[in-house]
Amino acid sequence: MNSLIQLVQFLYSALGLNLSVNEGDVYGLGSILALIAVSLLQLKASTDQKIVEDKTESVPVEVTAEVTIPFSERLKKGLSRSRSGVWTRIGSILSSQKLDENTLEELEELLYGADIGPATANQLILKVENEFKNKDIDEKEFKEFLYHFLNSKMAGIQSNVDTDLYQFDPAGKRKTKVIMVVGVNGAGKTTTIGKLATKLTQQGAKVVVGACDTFRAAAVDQLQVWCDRAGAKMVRAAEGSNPSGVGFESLQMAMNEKADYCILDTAGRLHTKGNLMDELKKSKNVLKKLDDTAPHQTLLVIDAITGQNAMRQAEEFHKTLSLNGLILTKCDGSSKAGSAVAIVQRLNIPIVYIGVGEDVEDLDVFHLDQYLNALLDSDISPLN
Ligand SMILES: Nc1nc2c(ncn2[C@@H]2O[C@H](COP(=O)(O)OP(=O)(O)OP(=O)(O)O)[C@@H](O)[C@H]2O)c(=O)[nH]1
Ligand SMILES: [Mg+2]
Repeated sequence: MNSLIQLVQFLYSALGLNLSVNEGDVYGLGSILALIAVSLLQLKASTDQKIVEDKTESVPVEVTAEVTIPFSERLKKGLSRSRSGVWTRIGSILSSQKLDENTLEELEELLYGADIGPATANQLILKVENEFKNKDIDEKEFKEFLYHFLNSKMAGIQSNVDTDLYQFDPAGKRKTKVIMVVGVNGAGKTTTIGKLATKLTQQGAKVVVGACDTFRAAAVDQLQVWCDRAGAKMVRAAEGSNPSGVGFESLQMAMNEKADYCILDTAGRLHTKGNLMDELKKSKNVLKKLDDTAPHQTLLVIDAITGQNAMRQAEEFHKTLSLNGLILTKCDGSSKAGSAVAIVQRLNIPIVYIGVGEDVEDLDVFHLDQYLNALLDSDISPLN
């Protein structure tokens, strides 16, 4: 305590004050000093916080430019499983050996696994046998052969695709085009319609979407999200309403509003359920009361993962509805993308769109050369 009194005395004299110091002065001065210290600490803390806040504000916002991967790349990536599972092996089957009985057998096995269908596989094997048996042929040559073979099987049919389905011409005003989308449960109908509506509105088309899947409210909500995003109008009815009625109403609204497209989403159903297939037929026919040429396109969505069963589905839907085209989805998750080749040939209807993922950009028009090159990992032109 004595030394503290001496310290205070020293401070007083430094300030020119000639005062006697007692114990109370030490406590008083101590409190004042403590108060000053606390205030200084608080001031420092608030300055530090401000610096932190200021720092946060001054961090430049990183603007990441949206990178649009070209569809050819997406397709190549999406088909990588099909490619590595089957097609690369088929392509390289001759790279190290002559085509003898054993390699032919190996090829046959791989082709059956690729789901191109037994008829096409047999034709291909016969052709390979005739042209290449016991000959030297390199991988590049063999891929070219495969490309041209598959191309010849599909190109004629693919040329029948109605280009109005994906190219909207604002100058060429015409009546509402009706697209009805059907398929088994979970094939990708609603998602594809969402993507398609987006693509069409982006081109300036007016689109009305009919939510004819009245079985599940969630399905309608899912479609609503897509339509809101796409800027398309959606017609919805109470859960459990008659799907044909919703289709009719949707077309009526589309016609009243002079919409360019009316796309109808339908509930998924098994191709083996006769009553549900009949209901689809009814939904299709009822549209003719408004436009006897509607629907202009009835498209079947096929999940590429389905493999051989896809053929059965396609046959049944075609029998009931006279399909105009196919949409092949989920090619990103499948090693069975070859089934497309078989279905196109058997039913004589083209693939219109192909999907390789869940983004809007993952759906595009089906181009045969792009598909075959992605499948074979080649860069072959149909003309050479
Ligand atoms: N990976 C992948 N997933 C897809 C693709 N297309 C659709 N899907 C997904 O498949 C699932 C089913 O898609 P939906 O569009 O609901 O199928 P749906 O045919 O309308 O189904 P239902 O109405 O129940 O018959 C969803 O999770 C989609 O995101 C695709 O090309 N690739
Ligand atoms: Mg759906």
